[in-house]
Amino acid sequence: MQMNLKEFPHRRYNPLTGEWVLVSPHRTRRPWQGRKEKPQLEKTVEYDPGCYLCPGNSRAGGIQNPDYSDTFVFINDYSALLPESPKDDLNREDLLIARSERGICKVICFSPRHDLTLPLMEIRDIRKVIDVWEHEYQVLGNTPFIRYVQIFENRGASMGCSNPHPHGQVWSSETIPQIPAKELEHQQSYLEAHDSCLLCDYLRLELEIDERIVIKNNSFAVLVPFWAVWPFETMLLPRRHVGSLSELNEDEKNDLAEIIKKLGTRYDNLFETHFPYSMGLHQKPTDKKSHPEWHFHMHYLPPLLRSADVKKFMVGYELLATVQRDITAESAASQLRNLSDIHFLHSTG
Ligand code: H2U
Ligand code: ZN
Repeated sequence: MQMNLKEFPHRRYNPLTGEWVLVSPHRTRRPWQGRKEKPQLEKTVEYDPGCYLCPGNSRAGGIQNPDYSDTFVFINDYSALLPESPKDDLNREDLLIARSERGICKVICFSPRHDLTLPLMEIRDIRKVIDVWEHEYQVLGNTPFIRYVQIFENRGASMGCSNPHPHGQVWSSETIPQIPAKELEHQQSYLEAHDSCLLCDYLRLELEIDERIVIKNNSFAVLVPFWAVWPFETMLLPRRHVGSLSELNEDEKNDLAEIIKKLGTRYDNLFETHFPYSMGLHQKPTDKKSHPEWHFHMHYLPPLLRSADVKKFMVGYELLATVQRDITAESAASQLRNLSDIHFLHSTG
């Protein structure tokens, strides 16, 4: 018998992390009296003399940015991890445990233009960002003590992003952090049990069912995972089994740029705003092991729930028990699928 996933509370399993999410589809019928009007978008300028990321401007400590014309990478002036931390650890009665952690953190400016965002950039310029991501993954990943490279973007003030200038970050570390470590463990055990890749099999199944797919091109697909936590969370996956950007060919890299633009455009169109999110690349660890289990993917984790100013809060039960969502992954996917690929700021309607 088919389980009724549309009406009754249930739990869904995330095979990548081994965690569960509580889904309460019946709650979407509850009355809502929140604000619904569209917030005014702030006017932005191509160059902001007060921005620490614009070309030629000064950053913390008085360092001056070059007059860059595409992308620009620099060591984070307030790096969360440092390459020179002394090796040390603490264990007091198995209760007070600490370990030193080394790493390198960088900031990546996607464009010299202060007013652009990834979805508003040209595909060929997004492609340049992908090349920088690949380069940083290679360079940091080849640093002897770096075992994992996390590339990400925080977008929007509600995600704690300090500056609208289009930029992302890379934090690379001596150990594999908790979330990729869980994904590693689950991809490894799936490969052992099934003799095939977890995400290759998952993508095949989703393409077959075709209920949670948002967009696809020759090389990639975007879907709302069955186990999504955030209302409009998506995962972007290469159709081919690759562990990192470095294994993509030219056509695939261009297809990645195209689908990043399309996904970002649909997100912005959903509530006609610069859709806030945290997104990041999950590439195979750089711990000098081969990692046949690892399937490269990107996660988009956006907080908005029903309008440009109503976001989902992770509070109460979710902080204390388990994460929960109301609108189903299927309904979020169908909303995103039905949006236009023309950005609302560019449409003439
Ligand atoms: P967000 O992506 O969260 O906005 O962070 C921007 C980063 O830029 C942040 O990590 C760094 C901060 O440490 N930064 C500099 O490296 N130099 C500066 O002059 C200001 C901010
Ligand atoms: Zn700027």
